[in-house]
Parts: sequence; C-alpha cells; structure tokens
Amino acid sequence: MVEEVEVDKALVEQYHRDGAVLVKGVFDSNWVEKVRRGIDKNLKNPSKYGERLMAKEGEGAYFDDYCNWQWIEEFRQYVFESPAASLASQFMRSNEVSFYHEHVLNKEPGTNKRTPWHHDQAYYPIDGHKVCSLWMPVDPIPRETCVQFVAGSHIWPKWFHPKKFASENNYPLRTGEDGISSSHSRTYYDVPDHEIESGKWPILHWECEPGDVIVFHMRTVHGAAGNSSSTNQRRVLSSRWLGDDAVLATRPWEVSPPITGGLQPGQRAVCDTFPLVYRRE
Ligand SMILES: O=C(O)CCC(=O)C(=O)O
Repeated sequence: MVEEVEVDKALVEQYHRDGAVLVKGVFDSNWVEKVRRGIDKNLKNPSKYGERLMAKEGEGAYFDDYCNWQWIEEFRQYVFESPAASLASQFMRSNEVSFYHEHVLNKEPGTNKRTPWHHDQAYYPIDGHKVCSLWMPVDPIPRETCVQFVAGSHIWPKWFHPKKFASENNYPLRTGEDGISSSHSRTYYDVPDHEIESGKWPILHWECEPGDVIVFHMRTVHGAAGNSSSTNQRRVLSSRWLGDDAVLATRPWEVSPPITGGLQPGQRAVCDTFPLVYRRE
C-alpha cells in the first residue's frame, strides 16, 4: 500500500506556477537506501535501452536506462509502496495516479557529457496536463550539477522537438504512412537553447540531499551540466507519473520509451503497462 504524505499547499502552488519545485526530506533513509540498491542493480545489469554516453572517450560516462521496474524489486516497491504516488497525486491535483515508467540516470565522476535542454512530454505518447516526474537523487547534489528548470515553461504554448541525448540532434521524423500527417496537427519547435543560455528566463536549480525530491511537470524545459566531481557519482531515479487527464497520443517520431501499453490514441493511460497505483479517498 502506498505510504501517504501531506504536502504543503504552498509547494503545490509553486509547482503550478514554476513547473518545478524542490521538496525537502520526503523519503526516509530506508527508501533512499532501497532506491540506491535498485540503481546499483540497474548499473550492473543494463537493459537493451541502457546507454553510456561520453563527451570524449575515456571520460566519465553518463549512464541512462529505463523501464526496469518489473525486474528490480526495489523499484517495484518504490512505485507501489513509497510516498511517491501520494506526492504525485497532490502535485498533479489528480484523484488517480498511474505509473508510466522509471528512468535511471548516473553521471560518473568526471562526466563532461551534459543533459541537453528539452522537455519530456514530446518524447512520450502522452497528452494531458496532469503529468509529472519525481527526480530523486541518492547522492548529495551540489547546485551546479542539479537539473536546471526554465521557470514557467510548462505553460508555454509551444511544444519542442525531442533531442537525442547522445548527439543532441532532434529526433528524426517518421516517414511513409506513419510520418507527419494530419493526425499530427501539433507543430513542434526547436528548443530555444540560445535564449535559455542567454538568461532570457529565470532558471531554477537547487542543492539536494538524499531524501529530497524535485517534482516537475513533463513540459517543463530542463537540462543539466555533467558531473565535475572527481570522486562522487550523481545517481538519480526519475519516476514518471500520470493523472486523471493523461491519454495516449501519437507523435511524428518513434516515442521514447517505445511503449504504448497496447492503448489506442485518446484512451486513458491506465493499463497493465501503466498500472493504476493510487486513488485518493
Ligand atoms: O538528471 C539529469 O541530468 C536529467 C534528468 C532528466 O532529464 C529527467 O529526469 O527527465
């Protein structure tokens, strides 16, 4: 059963205004230890989706992998028993919460590879506004290596092309009968990297401790530096949660992760692949 937590209403307001908020000390040391063990299992046994990215050969690697919760027991418990779903319900203001997937990210000491600016929802075959991620570090994170969020970008009218983390190029469009067509009526724009870097919008980032979590909307634009520490890893579990209005959608590229749960466009995103985890009483 999901562990309940009570979230300060001011933090929920902040999430809806800025698209990202730091919640201090919400996971106790048992949860942190469990998630750390799960991450370490994943690092030792990556799935077919796992990648080790390097800015230059021989440097620290930026590891990422996802969709392993069904074989990593520690992640399964995190999904169904930790306070995560209760948090997601309160931040999304959603009565029901289904689990979409988890993403493990580790930047080894001396990793120069950065996370390009992007927002997540364009990668996913999911439409709806009640959609969030919980970014949970299991190592202390100095402010300069924390993910950085463009404040308020979750309510910008524009959607952005997803980028490959490896090359930082936009995802290629699908061609042929599955390619861009009238069924993909939304226009996607290039992420405004230069304007972000030039300081046009306020950027949010925090120093974090294990036990803290950053809750962010799936349309909040974010990116991060590498990990310049020569000794410390930067291990994170980023879990993705869907609320009452989340439905399956199509995208004009191959979605990532490449899973749709067998749903049809417009169907509510609840199924065996995206299990319903929490219902507010
Ligand atoms: O931790 C990072 O550098 C990137 C995290 C991220 O992009 C995400 O959780 O969606």
